[in-house]
Amino acid sequence: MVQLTIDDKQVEVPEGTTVLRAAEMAGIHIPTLCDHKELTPYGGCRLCIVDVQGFRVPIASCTLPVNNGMVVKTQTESLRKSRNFILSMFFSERNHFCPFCQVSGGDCELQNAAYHEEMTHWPIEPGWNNFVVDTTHPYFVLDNNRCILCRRCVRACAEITGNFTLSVAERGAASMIVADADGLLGESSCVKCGACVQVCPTGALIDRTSAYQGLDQNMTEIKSICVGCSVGCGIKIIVRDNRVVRIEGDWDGVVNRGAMCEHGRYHPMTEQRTRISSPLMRKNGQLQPVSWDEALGAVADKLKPLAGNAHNGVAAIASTRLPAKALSMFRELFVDGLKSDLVTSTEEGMTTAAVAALADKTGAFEGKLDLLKNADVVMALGANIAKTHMVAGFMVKRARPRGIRLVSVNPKSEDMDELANISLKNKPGSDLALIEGLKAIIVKEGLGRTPLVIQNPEKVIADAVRETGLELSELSDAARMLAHGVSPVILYGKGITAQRDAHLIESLLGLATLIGAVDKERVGLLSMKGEANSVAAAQLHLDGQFKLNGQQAIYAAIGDDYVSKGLAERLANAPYLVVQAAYESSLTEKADVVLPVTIWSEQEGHYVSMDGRVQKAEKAVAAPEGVRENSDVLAEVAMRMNMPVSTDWKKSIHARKSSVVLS
Ligand SMILES: Nc1nc2c(c(=O)[nH]1)N[C@H]1C(S)=C(S)[C@@H](COP(=O)(O)OP(=O)(O)OC[C@H]3O[C@@H](n4cnc5c(=O)[nH]c(N)nc54)[C@H](O)[C@@H]3O)O[C@H]1N2
Ligand SMILES: Nc1nc2c(c(=O)[nH]1)N[C@H]1C(S)=C(S)[C@@H](COP(=O)(O)OP(=O)(O)OC[C@H]3O[C@@H](n4cnc5c(=O)[nH]c(N)nc54)[C@H](O)[C@@H]3O)O[C@H]1N2
Ligand code: SF4
Ligand code: SF4
Ligand code: SF4
Ligand code: FES
Ligand SMILES: [Mo]
Repeated sequence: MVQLTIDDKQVEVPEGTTVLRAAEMAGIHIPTLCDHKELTPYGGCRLCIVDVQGFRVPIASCTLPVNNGMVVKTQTESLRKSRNFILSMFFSERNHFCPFCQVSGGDCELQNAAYHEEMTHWPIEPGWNNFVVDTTHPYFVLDNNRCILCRRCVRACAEITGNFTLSVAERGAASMIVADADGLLGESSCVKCGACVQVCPTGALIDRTSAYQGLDQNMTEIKSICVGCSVGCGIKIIVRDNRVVRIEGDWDGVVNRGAMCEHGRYHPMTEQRTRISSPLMRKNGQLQPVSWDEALGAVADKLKPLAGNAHNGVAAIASTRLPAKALSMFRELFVDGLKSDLVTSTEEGMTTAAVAALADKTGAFEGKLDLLKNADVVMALGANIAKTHMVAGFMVKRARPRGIRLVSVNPKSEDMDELANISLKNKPGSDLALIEGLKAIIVKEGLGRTPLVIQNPEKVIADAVRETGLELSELSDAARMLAHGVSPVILYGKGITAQRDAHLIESLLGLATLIGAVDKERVGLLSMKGEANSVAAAQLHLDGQFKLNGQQAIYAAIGDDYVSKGLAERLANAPYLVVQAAYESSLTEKADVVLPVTIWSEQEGHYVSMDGRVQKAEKAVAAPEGVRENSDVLAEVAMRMNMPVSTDWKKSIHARKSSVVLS
C-alpha cells in the first residue's frame, strides 16, 4: 500500500493506483474529460491537472501513479485558472455552439465541466476548421466539429472491441477522427458494436435512434441482460414514455464489462417485423381476431383429446430465446401433461445435444468465458467468433496486442481467417481425426502436460493427414502452438456440436487435458452454444431433432424469435398448427390459432448463458394491450386442460447434470 495526502486528507491506496483514482477513492472530485474507467489512461485533455509538492508545474493526475509521501492539491486558485484556460481552448477550437447540439443541457461532459468551473463565456475568439460530418454509418453519425480529441473512441475500438478501426488523422487543429486511417465509417472495417458512441463525452458521436429524443435525466435506465445470444452480456435499457430509446453496455456487466455487439445493441432498435396484437383463429380459411377466451378454449379442446397418443398426438417446439420459466412450463405441459414423444427446441440440439450427452456421463467439464481474458493461445473449432457470440470474439481480438495466438479449425473461409495465426481448413466432418492427430503429434514430440499413451501414433497421424486433407506440417505447427501455450483455451461451435457426436467432444476434452487447457485449477474448454437460453433448453432435454411422424397437432412457441425457413417449410402442411409468437411470420400465416405474446423488453425472465451463468432479464416497458407473457399463455393452456404446470423452473433446470457449472 502507498500513503499520500490529497487536499489535506490522508489516503492509502494500492501501489500502481493513479492519483486520479486515489482521489476518487477518497471522495475528492477532479474534473476529467479523456479519462474513462474502462480504458487505459491517456493524459490528453489535461483537465485533471493537480499540484504535487516538489513538482514545478501542474501535472495530469490520470496518468500519474501514486508515490509514498506524495502531497497533492487539487483545488488551488492557479489550478482553477489553468482548468478554465484549458476549457476555453476546447470551446474555441471547434464548433461548440452548444444549444444546437443533441447532448447539450446535461449529457455533454465538456459542457458540464465548463459549468462546474463556473465558465460563463468564451474568453478566446472561436476560430475553427469546418469538418465534413460523416453520416455514412447506419447506426451513428460522426461530427468532428464537436470532437475534443479525447480519443476515448479510438481507445474503445481498440481496447474493448479489438477492432482498431478508429484513429486520428492530421495534426494539430486539423486533427480528426477517421476510420481505417483515412476513410468513412460506413465503408470501413467497423463491426458496428457502438462502443465508440457509448464512450464519447460530447456530441461528436451520436446515436441515430436516440438523438434528440431527450436527455439522460428524462430517461429511465433499467439494468438487464442481452438476450441476443448465449454470451449473456450485461446491458442498460434506456426508456422514455414506455419506449426503448437505446441499449447500452453495462460497465458493471460481469461477462462483457460494457462491451456489446451489433446484434445486441442495434438489431432490437431496428425491428422491422409486424407485431401481432390480438389472438387470431382461422375461420373459413381466414385468420381472424378473436378473444383470448375463444382462442385458448379452442387450443385446449383440440389438444386435450390427443394426450398420450404417442405418434398421433401433439408435437411441440419452443424457441431457445424464451425465458427459463416458459421453457420449463412448455416441457412440463407437453412431455408430462400431454405425453407427447416429440417435444424439442428450435435448435434441435445442434448446439448442445452432444455436449449434454457427455455431461450426462461426466458431469460439468466446461469452463467460463473469463478464461479468455488471460489466454495466450486459443483454438476455435467450427466456431465463427468473429461473427457470432461477438463479445466473446472481442475478448480474443483485443488481446492481439499482448500476443494472443489463434488456431482456427474450419473447412470454410470465414472472418476468423483474418484473426487466425494458423487456419486449418479441414474436410467437413473430419474433426475427430484431426483432434486425434494433434494429440498423437503432441505425445510423439513429448510436449504433453499430462501423461497419455497413444498406440501407434504414426498411424493416427497418417490417418489425420488423409482424412482432413491437410499437410502434416500444418497439423504439426498447430499442435506445437497449442502445446506451447501457458494458458490455452479451446472453444468449439456448431461446426463441431452439430455433428451430434459425444465421442468427438470427449476427444476434444482429451486434447484440452493434454495441453493443460483443462486441469484442476482452470477449465479452458467451452462450447459456444446458441441462443440466449440454449443451455436452459438442453437442461430440460429440449435438444432432440424435430422429425414429424404423423402428429395431428403442432404447438410452436416462438416468442419474439425469427422463424427459420426450414422450420416454416416443415410445418407448412401441419394438420393443426398453434403458433405462440410476437411477430407475423411465414409460420403465423399458416397457423390455425395464433397466440400473441410479449417481446424481450416487455417480460422478465431468467437465462442461462453459454458458460452457465443464471441471469435475470428485466422488464423495461409495458406490453401493448392484447398480448400476454409467454409463461402466462402456457400456464393458461395447461390449466384449461387440467394439467397445471409448476412455476419452479429452477428445480427443473438443475435436475439434469450440466456441461457447465450453473451459478
Ligand atoms: N451476433 C450473433 N451471435 C449469435 C447469433 C446471431 O444470430 N448473431 N446466433 C446464435 C446462435 S442461434 C447460434 S446457433 C450460434 C452459432 O454460432 P457458431 O457456433 O459460431 O455457428 P456458425 O456461425 O454456424 O459457425 C459454425 C462454423 O462451423 C464451420 N463448420 C461447418 N462444418 C464444419 C466441420 O465439419 N468442422 C468444423 N471444424 N467446422 C465446420 C462453418 O464453416 C462455420 O464457420 O451463434 C449464436 N450467436
Ligand atoms: N440444417 C440445420 N438446421 C438447423 C441448424 C443448422 O445449423 N443446420 N441450426 C439450428 C439452430 S442452432 C437454430 S438457432 C435454428 C434457427 O436457425 P436458422 O435456421 O439458422 O435461422 P436463423 O438464421 O436464426 O433465422 C431465421 C431467419 O430469420 C432471419 N433473421 C435472423 N435474424 C435477423 C435479423 O436480425 N434481422 C432480419 N431482418 N432477419 C433476421 C434470417 O434471414 C433467417 O432467414 O435452426 C436449427 N436448425
Ligand atoms: S462501432 Fe465499434 S468497431 Fe465500429 S468504430 Fe465504433 S468501436 Fe470501432
Ligand atoms: S469523437 Fe468523441 S470520443 Fe472520439 S475523440 Fe472526439 S470527442 Fe473523443
Ligand atoms: S454478444 Fe450476444 S449477449 Fe452480448 S451483446 Fe452481442 S448478442 Fe447480446
Ligand atoms: S483526464 Fe487526465 S488528461 Fe484527460
Ligand atoms: Mo442456433
